[in-house]
Amino acid sequence: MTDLATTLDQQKRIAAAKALEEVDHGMRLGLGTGSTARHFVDLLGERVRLGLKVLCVPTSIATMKQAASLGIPLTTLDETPELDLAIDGADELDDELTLIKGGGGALLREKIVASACSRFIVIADSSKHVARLGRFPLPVEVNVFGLESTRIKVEAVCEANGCPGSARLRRLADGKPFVTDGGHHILDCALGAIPDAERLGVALNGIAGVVEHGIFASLCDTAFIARSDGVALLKRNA
Ligand code: A5P
Repeated sequence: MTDLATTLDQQKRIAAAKALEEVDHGMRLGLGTGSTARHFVDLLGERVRLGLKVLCVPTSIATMKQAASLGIPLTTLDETPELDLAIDGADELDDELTLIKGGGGALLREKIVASACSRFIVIADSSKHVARLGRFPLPVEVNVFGLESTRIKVEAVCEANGCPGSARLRRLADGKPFVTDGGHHILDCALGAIPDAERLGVALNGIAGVVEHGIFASLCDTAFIARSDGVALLKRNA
């Protein structure tokens, strides 16, 4: 018999509910993207319906549409450049709360929003917590212009940083390249293990065609990781 409380989707919702406890009346929030963040937005919508006042910046068109459909008040970083708290999912996180993000292709806006917040909380199911980052292919958002030239440089930089692997253009089911909300492409870098994620991130940012990468270092301060036996709290530099 399946223990429904331990399915990964249940864990995502449990982590989202835990993060909702951190939201106070009047807060300016960043809303993440992906299946875990979707649970959070859903639960936040219920609270807004009951009278909670918040003002939110979504990190993708998908999240914007979901939040708008739930009546959650929305703003932009141009109108509200500083936020109190962002809540988002992750594809992987380690004990230092360094993250890999971008599996859903929203990494650029997610990183801009996370950087504009006083606090950044990650919510995740137990499968996302890893001893070492890199099993999940690292998403790198690149400009459409000069794609192949940039792709070769991305592979070279990964190799020079101790994690050789292929950088493959993300494609949709119909074979067309995936296009981000910002109009860019994504290279998914199959690296296996990343010895020093922060150093790799700095090196990737030095490539002209790279718009942003999915390594989030020193941005997340708290993670709620739902497991079959409860929610684990991780703090950076704890
Ligand atoms: C979106 O671009 C991503 O960064 C997501 O936050 C990440 O992929 C986690 O997604 P899930 O919650 O769907 O696993």
